[in-house]
Amino acid sequence: MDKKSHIIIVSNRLPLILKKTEGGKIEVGKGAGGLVTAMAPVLKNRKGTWIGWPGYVQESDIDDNMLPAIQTAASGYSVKPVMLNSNEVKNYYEGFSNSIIWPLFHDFTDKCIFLPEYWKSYQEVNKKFALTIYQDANDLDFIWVHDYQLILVGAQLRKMHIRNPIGFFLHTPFPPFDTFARCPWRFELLSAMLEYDIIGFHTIQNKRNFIRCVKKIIQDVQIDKKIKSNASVSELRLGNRKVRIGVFPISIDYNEFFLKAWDSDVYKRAKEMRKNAPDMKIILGVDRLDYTKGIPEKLIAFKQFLTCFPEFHKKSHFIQLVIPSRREISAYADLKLQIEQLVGEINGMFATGDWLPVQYMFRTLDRNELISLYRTCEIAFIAPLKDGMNLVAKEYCACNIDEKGVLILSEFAGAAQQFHQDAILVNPHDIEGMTKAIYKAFNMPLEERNQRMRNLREIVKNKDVFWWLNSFLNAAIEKDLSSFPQADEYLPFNLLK
Ligand code: ADQ
Repeated sequence: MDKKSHIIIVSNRLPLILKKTEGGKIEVGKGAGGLVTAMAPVLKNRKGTWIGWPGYVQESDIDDNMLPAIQTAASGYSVKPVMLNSNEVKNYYEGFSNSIIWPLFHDFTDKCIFLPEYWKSYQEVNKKFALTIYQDANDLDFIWVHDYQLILVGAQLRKMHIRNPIGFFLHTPFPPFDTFARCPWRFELLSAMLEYDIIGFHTIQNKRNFIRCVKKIIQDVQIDKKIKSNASVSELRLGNRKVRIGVFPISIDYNEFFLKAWDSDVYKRAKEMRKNAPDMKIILGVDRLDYTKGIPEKLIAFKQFLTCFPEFHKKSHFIQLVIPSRREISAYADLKLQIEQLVGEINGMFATGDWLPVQYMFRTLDRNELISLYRTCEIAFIAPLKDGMNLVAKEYCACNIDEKGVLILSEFAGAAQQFHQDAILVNPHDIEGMTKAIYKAFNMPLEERNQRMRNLREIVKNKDVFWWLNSFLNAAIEKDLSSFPQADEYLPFNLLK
């Protein structure tokens, strides 16, 4: 056995995309996204493992011949798939995860379907993940569990007498007590969270909500003062156990986006997009299909903007990009219809032979296409009703290399905590306020745009995804994990700041 400790990342989805072709063959592709980019070098460095569900494929579809392809896609670290059957997908994933916790944690309690069979399946699948970890983990490994689908994994591991340090990061918001208290399994969920050694949230508000819920629901807990060496981390004491609770705002690989924005291919595409509309101001929205993202509210605000300010007809264009997501859940299918109706209505009302007010795309774009859009558009319009962080806001700033863009951002996105001074903050429920924000963005003097964008870019540059990773691991390791390697041993590119 390797004496060194390894890192085990556990998330609902593996950082791979498995797709079944029409001929029935399974193809393996690399996954994308901030978490994969940040974790891959660390996993390679420490010969780590990523454990997760490979997506909508059957266990029988994965044969031994595919394992090398899966390993190649992961390149440098090992991957352990956890297979889910169709009942588990329905009850654990679409059910408890996405029809209970996701809406509950985003304050959409009217969308919660509190079915006991969902809870049963959630417990079983979390145990299944824990068993896979149990089979893989050595004594010194650090186990890092991600997100709302796997809250119970730490507690399940403790039941299996796993004594390793275990961390948890919540990528969604954590709701206020009045919201969380509605969950029939509130005690079980909170108690399970307290089995982790360290819990990370995006914002101070999430951390406060969590601590308030613990005080009200668990009660027998002592909140220690903040840890001296790290102002954003507090310690909870339950009998002999201590749990660290910290704020670690996730981010992106700034350098990757920044460098790609300079790429000649990206430049050519950006120029091409501008060819037919040199004087048009383009507003960009990029969101996963989700009712939390406030897509209809943005479209309604744009419609109001065109109604109130006819001088911007033929001078403004709204590109709304939507990445397909969770369409098997009815709330998502309904949302798609609502968006399509609104786009049709706005274009029907205002379009002319040579001007289309809204361009709507419902697909995943490749990285270069997305970055070209970030580079081209004068305004990014990001208005979630609630969002853990929102990486699109950070990606837009990183790619805005001429520093002329304006960011309109919802005050309910976690990113607003970092960007409140230089973005135009909006309340997505206030359509009139959002209309005014679009007007303000259109009329903002160049000097002010430059200054604000420069400040925003500084924040993303200084607190990138590697900073996030190091902050979390440092806070975990400070906790007397004497056998555990120091944080800088994880550093992929010596980026500890
Ligand atoms: P998401 O809800 O998925 O993440 P977000 O943080 O905005 O939200 O990330 C979306 C990602 O998808 C971005 O990297 C973006 O580039 C990409 N994307 C969106 N539309 C796309 C398209 N059409 N084509 C290609 N790529 C597209 C969850 C939480 C967030 C939290 C993150 C990370 O809901 O609040 O910021 O996890 O913790």
